[in-house]
Amino acid sequence: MSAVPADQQWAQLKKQFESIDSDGDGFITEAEFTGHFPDVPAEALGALERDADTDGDGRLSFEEFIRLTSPGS
Ligand SMILES: [Ca+2]
Ligand SMILES: [Ca+2]
Repeated sequence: MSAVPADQQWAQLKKQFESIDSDGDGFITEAEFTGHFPDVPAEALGALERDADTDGDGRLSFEEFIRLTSPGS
């Protein structure tokens, strides 16, 4: 296992974010998330949103998405 360069990881996350953000407005809503991951249980999604949505606007910005996918940073 070699470490992924930070900018490459960033680009990968950006790509993943954009694939989930189906209307391309720069935010992931709960509907977009469940549309992309239909198997995520509602409780898990609720917990995820509580933890990840740090500004509490009910949707995930790219910044919040990065924070969510980079534990410990
Ligand atoms: Ca969106
Ligand atoms: Ca938010």
